[in-house]
Amino acid sequence: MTEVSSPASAMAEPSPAEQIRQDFAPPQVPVEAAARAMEAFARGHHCEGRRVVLITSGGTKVPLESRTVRFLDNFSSGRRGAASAEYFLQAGYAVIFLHRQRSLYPYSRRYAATNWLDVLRLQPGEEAPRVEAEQSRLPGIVHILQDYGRMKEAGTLLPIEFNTLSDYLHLLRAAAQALSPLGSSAMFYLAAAVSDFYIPASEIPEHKIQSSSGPLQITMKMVPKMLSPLVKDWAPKAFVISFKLETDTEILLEKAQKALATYRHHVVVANILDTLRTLVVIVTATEETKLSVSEEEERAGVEIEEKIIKDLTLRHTHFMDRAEVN
Ligand code: 9Z3
Repeated sequence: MTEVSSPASAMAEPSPAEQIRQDFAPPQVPVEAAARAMEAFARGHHCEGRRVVLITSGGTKVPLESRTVRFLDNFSSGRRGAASAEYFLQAGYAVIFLHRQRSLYPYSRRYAATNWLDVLRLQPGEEAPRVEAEQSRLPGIVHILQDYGRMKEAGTLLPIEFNTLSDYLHLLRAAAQALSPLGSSAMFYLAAAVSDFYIPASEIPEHKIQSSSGPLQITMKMVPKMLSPLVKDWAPKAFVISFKLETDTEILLEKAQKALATYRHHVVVANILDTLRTLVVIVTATEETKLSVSEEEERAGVEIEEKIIKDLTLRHTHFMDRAEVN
């Protein structure tokens, strides 16, 4: 029997880039300007012999109405990305920090819960009162200011902000294109918790959803997996690391391996929600390496990101060496 395919099934699936163009509201951030800044930053640091890493960090906001009152969000604070940025900078990388607006930021992250009005004091001055900080309320501030000052002087951190899922998808593509010319010396460290679901622009209600209409039922589409075009088309020579978060330990490593097999990138950093600050598994196609922070290390201020970045920068070196030989 001959199968006759319907016009719908005969239609080719849109590419992720096409799907973003068709289905998402335009980004609310200046993508063109960010693309130019990322290109110049990547080119400049590459010329100076630095490796460049793109870190994505924080959650995404998915609007439920186009004049948005409500949205879908997730728990990500951006701590992983912000802490990782500091350790990459320490390791000599130039960092593009693609992060959610108002999520944690390198260096200042340590004081995010600080009420500055309790830290700053007015002191009598000759003409007008002066502002002084109570240093004991800012643990580690001297080192942090020194590191921050060195980074500012070297110009090694480029912060780029996103808010909505649409912003993130457009900026990730622009970042991939900016880093592509760097070949194997570019790294992607995709730690952002990106929504898997969205409402297409053609189906999203314009106005605030009315509670008088009764219980809310929404159907959301799957967000296109950007890893696929990133690895295949946008930056095919770069070293690519994704993150996998689960709440069920049983399925974590299997899902990490599945992601590697599907997208053919290089590393998955696997973590479980309950232990994400103290335990991760670095998963590659051939090995699984556990990295952990003991209670004692935790008390001494050791962060798991320091170990993750030490491990990954070494893998990146091997990756670049192999790329050179091939
Ligand atoms: C992560 O797994 C990150 O480690 C966290 C960090 C988001 C858990 P925080 O920002 O948390 O420090 O509060 N990121 C990726 C999570 C994710 O959604 N991954 C997708 C998946 O698991 C694949 S890209 O399916």
